[in-house]
Amino acid sequence: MSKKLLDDTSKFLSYVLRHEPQAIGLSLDSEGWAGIAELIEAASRDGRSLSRELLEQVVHTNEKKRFSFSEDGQHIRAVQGHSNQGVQLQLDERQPPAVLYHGTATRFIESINQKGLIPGSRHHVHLSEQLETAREVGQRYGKVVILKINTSKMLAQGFKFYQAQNGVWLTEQVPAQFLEAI
Ligand code: HQG
Repeated sequence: MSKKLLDDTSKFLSYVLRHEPQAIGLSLDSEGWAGIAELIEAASRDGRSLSRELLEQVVHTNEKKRFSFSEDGQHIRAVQGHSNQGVQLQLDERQPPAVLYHGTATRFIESINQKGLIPGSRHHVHLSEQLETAREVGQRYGKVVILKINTSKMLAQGFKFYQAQNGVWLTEQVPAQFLEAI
């Protein structure tokens, strides 16, 4: 299986499992799950040939572990990054390390200083334990700025944190007072 096929399929799955399942007539449950048989059929009506084997390859080789299978092996979902309104993952609250990082671009800083970090179209603000990961995420949008988040202070003030299955930390918002550019 070529890397290109795996990358293309990962992009397609991100689109339908996080954002627009209705674009191919697919429905997700509130936990974001799609039936694998339904997904393969909906993709096929859309002119895309998927197979269980291809989905397994994508799930297992994906460098960011973006997708997972249900325990019964009949369903697939994106583990984070959703914007779809019908999906609301039941995530367990978890205590994060004292510091987390968020990578963004210089052009967003003025607005971030005013409004703090807000989720945009996604359901959460995404934070990482590794500075390097934050750098990679921020670089997608331009000249990178890395923000350090004082999670201890946030916890003390009642903010909640969740961790997706792939290790990405999630929270509803980060007011500017908890942010420091490094
Ligand atoms: C910025 C990738 C202006 C925020 C990554 C970011 C991640 C503001 C952008 C995941 C703002 C949103 C998510 C404010 C936040 N004013 N801009 N007040 N608050 N922003 O893509 O965190 O490859 O929705 O800094 O690895 O960049 O898709 O979020 O630049 O984990 O699996 O608004 O996406 O994963 O952009 O990335 P995004 P993100 P995948």
